[in-house]
Amino acid sequence: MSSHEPQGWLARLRNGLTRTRINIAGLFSGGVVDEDFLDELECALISTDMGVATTTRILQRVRDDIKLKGLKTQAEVRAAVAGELTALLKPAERVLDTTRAKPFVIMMSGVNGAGKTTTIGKLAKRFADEGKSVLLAAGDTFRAAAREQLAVWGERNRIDVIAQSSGDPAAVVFDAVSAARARNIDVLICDTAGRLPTQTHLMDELARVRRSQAKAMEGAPHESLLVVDGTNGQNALAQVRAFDASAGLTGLIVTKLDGTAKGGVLAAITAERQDKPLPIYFIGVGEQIQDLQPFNAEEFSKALVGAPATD
Ligand SMILES: Nc1nc2c(ncn2[C@@H]2O[C@H](COP(=O)(O)OP(=O)(O)OP(=O)(O)O)[C@@H](O)[C@H]2O)c(=O)[nH]1
Ligand SMILES: [Mg+2]
Repeated sequence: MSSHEPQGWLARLRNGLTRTRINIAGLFSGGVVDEDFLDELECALISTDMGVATTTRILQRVRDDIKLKGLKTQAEVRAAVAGELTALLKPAERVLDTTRAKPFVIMMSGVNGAGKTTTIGKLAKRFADEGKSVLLAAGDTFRAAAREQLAVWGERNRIDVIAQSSGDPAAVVFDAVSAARARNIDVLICDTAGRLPTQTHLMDELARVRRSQAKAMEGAPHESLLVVDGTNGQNALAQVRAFDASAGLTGLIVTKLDGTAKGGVLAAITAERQDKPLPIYFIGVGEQIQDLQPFNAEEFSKALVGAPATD
């Protein structure tokens, strides 16, 4: 049971962000808060992949805090950084509500190996545990092995998978949405093949896959989620833009934050659409089925700067 408790996954997140944390946490050695210290803090924040603009913005606010609130110690500054980062990320912290439609259709996309299929398994399990009926669509028709991967997983977890031997992903998802309606399913999750933003024909195909869901059910897909590998750093920004253009994104799932990810890219992505950031519904912190957790801005920010989990 212990690995299901917050402590377990938080520890994995904190471990994963260690490289960043050592960078930042090492700064807060208890010395004075002077210009040198703030310069070093700036460099450390940039090195998390959050980008120069976001770093500048956060640092400006921390400087304001130092003046207005009279912060003196490095511990206070660390708490202020975590606070500003939390404020920046908070609008992206949203609950994925699957009760808005029935069936509630989720389309997943992302570059090769981002963690789409694994994440679909984790999500399906989560929804099934909540008592929802779940159906999966093997929309990755690129490789037979991909269909197999989902089918085996579905069998093991007693979740049906709609697959076709035909190579047309648009036909597969059309069938799956129709089947989900006929079977009165609560949540349908559609897998798609990994693709790179530079593969124009594959990016166009994604738009077609999206449209074919709408043909089978008005308003579908209800969520179009991009799965981003957290270790991709600033390249994630380009992925968000490209996949949004073809798949009309409504949210994100960031995986592999237990690995070598530096984490700051979540802030960069969120800051890009300051007025209305894409929700980050979940984060992946491991390969096990329970290693998918709702994104929590405060916990994440504290983990990133190595601040105590509770204060
Ligand atoms: N450490 C870690 N590994 C993960 C996480 N999410 C996925 N993986 C691993 O990443 C690898 C690729 O995962 P897949 O789910 O097959 O990725 P995909 O996006 O479906 O890949 P393609 O279909 O080939 O494009 C697998 O080895 C997963 O176990 C995570 O949060 N943490
Ligand atoms: Mg896959």
